[in-house]
Order: sequence, then C-alpha cells, then structure tokens
Amino acid sequence: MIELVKQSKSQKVNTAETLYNVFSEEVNSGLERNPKCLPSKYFYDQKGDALFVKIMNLPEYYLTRSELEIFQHKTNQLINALELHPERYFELVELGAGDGLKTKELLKVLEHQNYKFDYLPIDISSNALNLLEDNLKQELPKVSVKTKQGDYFKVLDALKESKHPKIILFLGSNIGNMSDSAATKFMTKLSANLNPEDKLLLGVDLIKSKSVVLPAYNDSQGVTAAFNLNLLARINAELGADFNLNQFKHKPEYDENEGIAKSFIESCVNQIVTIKALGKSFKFLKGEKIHTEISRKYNDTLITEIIANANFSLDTKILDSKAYFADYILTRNA
Ligand code: AVI
Repeated sequence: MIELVKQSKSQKVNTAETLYNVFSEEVNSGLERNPKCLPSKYFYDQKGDALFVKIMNLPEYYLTRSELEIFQHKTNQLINALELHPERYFELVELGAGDGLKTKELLKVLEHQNYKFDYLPIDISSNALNLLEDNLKQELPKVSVKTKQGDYFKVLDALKESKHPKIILFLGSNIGNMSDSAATKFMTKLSANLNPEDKLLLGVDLIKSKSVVLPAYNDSQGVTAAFNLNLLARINAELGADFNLNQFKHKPEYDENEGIAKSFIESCVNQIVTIKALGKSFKFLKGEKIHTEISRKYNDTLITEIIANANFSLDTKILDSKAYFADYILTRNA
C-alpha cells in the first residue's frame, strides 16, 4: 500500500498560506460578481462542522435518515449489488467519511459475515479521521481501518497502483453541492482514478415536492440559517470583515421543476461591509442576495447525463421506504 508522504512543518505553513490566499481571492471574486456569490465549501470550519452535525439530526433534514435507513435495512441488497464475496479481498474507500454513521451499518454486517477487506476513509480533515478511527476501534475493533488524509483524487491516484478491487462510497448527496458541469467533471476524474470493475456507491437525494425539500433547508430551529450565516462570521474572523450578522438573513429557495435547492444570504438593509484583508468595501442593497449553495436533487435521467462521458455503467439503485433518497451502484467500465 502506498502511504501519503507526511508534510514537514514548513510545507504545512505554505499550505495554510495558500489556503488563506485562495479563500480571500474566492471571497473577493464572489462579492465582485453580480449577482454576488460565495463558495459553499467554506461553510465547514469548526463551527460549521458542528452545525452540520446538528442539521443531520434535525426532524426536517430527511436526507441522512433516509440513507441511514437504506444502510440499516437494505444492507444485504447493497452487498449483493456491489457483488461482494466473503472470500474475495477488497478495499472499501469512502470519500469524505465524516462520522461514518451510515457506513458503520455496512461495516457491522461485513465484519459479522467475515468479509475480507480494509476500510479506507479519505477526508481532508485529519481531526475528523482521528475521531472516526477512535470510534471504530471502540465499536468495531475487528475492522481494519486505514485512514487517508488529503485530497480525494491524490489519494485515489496513489491507491490505483494496488490493483485490488475497490468499492468507492460517495454518500450523503455530497455530489449535489456541485453544479451539473462540475459533477460531470468529478465523475470523469473519479472513473479515471479507478480500475475496470471497481464499483461506486453514489448516494443522492431525489427530486420531490417543495413541501418536503424546502423545510430541510429552512428548519424551524434556525440551525440551517446559522450554518449559512456562519460563512459571514468566518469572513469576519479570518479576513477581518465587519459583516453585521443581524443585518443579513438566510433565504433558501427550491424549484421543483429544476430540482435544485438554493441557499442565499439576503441583506436586510442598504449597507457597506469592509474586508480588511482585501483592503476594500462592498455595497449591499436592501434585498440583495449572496448565493451560497446549491443542493441538486436527482432522477435517473440526470444521473445518466452526469455519467454519460465518465466510463461508468449504471447497475442498479436502492431506495429508502419513502423513495426520498437513492444509492446508485455503478461499475467502472473496462
Ligand atoms: C453536505 N450537503 C449534502 C448538504 C446538503 O444537503 O446540500 C449541506 C447542507 N446545506 C444546508 N443543509 C445541509
């Protein structure tokens, strides 16, 4: 197995500096645009991570519960669809494993039925990986866990050498936070980093009525609002901005025909915000919106379209009991 080279202290400083520069450049270019926008990847600082955990437990946020139900009650269907055999060793690789809540249901059954495999969670956050590893040591001590910290594609590229059959998990409708063109590119790059016959389990939220989707992004406790506005708090803290969080509000939208939930931050008044790190100020009109996130919902046609040029074939899909969520199983073509 190829291990990722550990970074030296000075490399870490350079990485932090680069990340800071990219963050300030992306904030600048997003706020320069008309209409204004900010990338959703910046939701996830320590506070954002904690708020997202709260979101996953909200009564309105059905996504996590729906996929968990598939992993709890359709585990054997998943195992059959992935064509796993107890005697044939495989690597179970998870992109952005988080707390591994759903995956643990699969790991439990695989461990119990004596499947031969290693579990390789990949995450950009070493903190998240350490927590997951500790938790698995307690709960499933027999599962072999090999955490991989870093960029998904760099890790997958290194793993490609191994030639062992791989099952890739990309759960939670994380792909839905990408535009369709970014998702298409992502799938193409993913398949290029796999070997023929490797499998992908892609978890996606399905297009459904506004009465179900919109509350998931506009919960009654205001957790999603805090998650969205935390982006401004982060810009205040890290780039020395003076956003007054009381003068902006969370504004989600969902169009059933388009099948995309969109989150915005709306300015409640005419105001000017200064960002010290950029040495400049930005004007916001009352009612002006900053677009912060898309959460795309899918159907078979959309999935077929995003994999059209990606060298995957679509084997099957497994749904939860309400048909809110789907886990698609794909095979990397020869
Ligand atoms: C991580 N991602 C799939 C979540 C979603 O549903 O788009 C992020 C989220 N944003 C607001 N609520 C949850």
